[in-house]
Amino acid sequence: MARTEAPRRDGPAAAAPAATGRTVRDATFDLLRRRGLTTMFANPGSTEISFLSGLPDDFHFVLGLHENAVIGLSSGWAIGRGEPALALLHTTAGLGNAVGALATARVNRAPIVVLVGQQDRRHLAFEPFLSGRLSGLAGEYPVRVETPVRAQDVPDAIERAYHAAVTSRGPALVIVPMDDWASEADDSREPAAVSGEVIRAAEAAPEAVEALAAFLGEADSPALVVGAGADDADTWAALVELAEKLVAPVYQESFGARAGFPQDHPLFAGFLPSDRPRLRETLAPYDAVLVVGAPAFRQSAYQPGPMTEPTTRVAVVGDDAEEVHRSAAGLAVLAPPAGVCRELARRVAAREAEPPAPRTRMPLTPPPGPGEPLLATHILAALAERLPPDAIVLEEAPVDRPEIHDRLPARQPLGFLSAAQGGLGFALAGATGLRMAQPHRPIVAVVGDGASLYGIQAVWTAAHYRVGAVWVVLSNGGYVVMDRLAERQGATSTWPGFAEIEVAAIARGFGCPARRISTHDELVATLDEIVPTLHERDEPLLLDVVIAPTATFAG
Ligand SMILES: Cc1ncc(C[n+]2csc(CCOP(=O)(O)OP(=O)(O)O)c2C)c(N)n1
Ligand SMILES: [Mg+2]
Repeated sequence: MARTEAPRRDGPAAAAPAATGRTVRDATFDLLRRRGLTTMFANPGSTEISFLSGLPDDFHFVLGLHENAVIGLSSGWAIGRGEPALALLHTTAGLGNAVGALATARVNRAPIVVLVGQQDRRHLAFEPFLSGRLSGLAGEYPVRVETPVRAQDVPDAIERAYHAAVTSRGPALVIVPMDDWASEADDSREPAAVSGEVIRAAEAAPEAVEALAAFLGEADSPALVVGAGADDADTWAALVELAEKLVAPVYQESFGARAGFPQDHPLFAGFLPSDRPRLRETLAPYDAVLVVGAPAFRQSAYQPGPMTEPTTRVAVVGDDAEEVHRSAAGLAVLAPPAGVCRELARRVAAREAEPPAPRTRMPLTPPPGPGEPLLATHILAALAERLPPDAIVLEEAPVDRPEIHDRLPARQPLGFLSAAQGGLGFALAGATGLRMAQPHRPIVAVVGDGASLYGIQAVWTAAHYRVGAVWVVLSNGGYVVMDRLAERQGATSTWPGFAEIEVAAIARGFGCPARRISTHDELVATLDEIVPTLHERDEPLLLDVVIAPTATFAG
């Protein structure tokens, strides 16, 4: 091109932003409002002050005292509302502290737009104090990491992160140098992001329904397996219809984040074992297993051998591409499960079969006599008698998880939630964010004493912002599941117990109401007092219940 050619209209000269006085920060607030992201969970530092100073009145700032809490709160808020949350983290140390929680958010499929502060662009090359090597810090856990090339690209990057968080359901990061906020916005260029609605196709393709109907049509003894990806009212309803038509038992994936089927339904067959031999044995009676909203199959401890017998065919339906792709399945449908299952329920022929025998439940243990210790089973039985059907039970109590599943079935969508990545420290913040999102839905988190200490700061947020979450801490004085797993290997625990820690005292130190309970009478009286307040309470409460460790781990 000749050097003398006049600049084109869209050439560099014409690209300079018009001097409107509007800043990147102003443009960002507009877009956050447009996307309903006006509640911000944050733990800020100096790299975020330029963004936060003089926050407009219509934004609600929620402080978490540790980044684990910030992302846990955001996750609970996102899951509770079914929409993205907005989080703000400080540069390296802030993002670094949040990585485990971001991994949990990813596996729990919680959409979160995470703004991460960075040093000033103009001297980043010198790696000044607080500059961060941020883009790879959270590894592969974010669904997207945006590093805007110019300050003016920040709002569009946030909008793309919003889309990514929704489409891929997970945390999407936007790294923003601190000087960007005061830079002049570029309102002259079209946005590099969809500014309107992104419509995601949800209906079932006829050929997908046809293939699955054929898969089930060839079966003599079908079974369903459901997982966290089926936890919504439409999918539950479709799965109930499908299971009833097929007279098929419905199993829940092991170690999933959420329940994919009403667990008080007569066809609910319980939780799949998390190792291959027991999984294979459980599924052996079935010649066709349709897995909905879960991978085939979610496992914990490795054991050799195949997951299923050769006589068991497996098909998967889900909208999480990675989960679907890694499934050990002969047929997979990548689509939102509700529409597929609804059509499938209409399409399959009703099967003539005897309903499966009701699953066996754990026997009740009588209340402790004089001098006998309180046990987790007493707490769970007492909760089971009292919790209303719409309660959300958030689980983070490893050794007692199997009994929590047994005694506290999910009876409504979102009736159960846990941190599916396996990292502890979600329950206190997660329950707080959930309750903020659903201020009238009863929320009880059942939390191990060890687990509570990975995220205890969240109780301050709940108390400060008057959030009515209730946590029941099972204070068995140690990492009991680890003790039990070590025993299985014929070993004794290398790690000490910590019975001297009083979680209630720590919570009170954070300004959060808390009670320590050590007798069955106190337990029953407290639950009789507290459970009726669960729908409407606006004060958190931590119940620190001293128990003897559960003797066996059934997981
Ligand atoms: C952040 C994090 N650190 C360590 C672990 C490993 N871990 C798994 S279970 C467990 C013990 C949990 O103790 P507690 O919450 O008291 O439950 P209990 O085993 O007593 O039921 C530990 C430390 C983990 N899962 N997450
Ligand atoms: Mg414990």
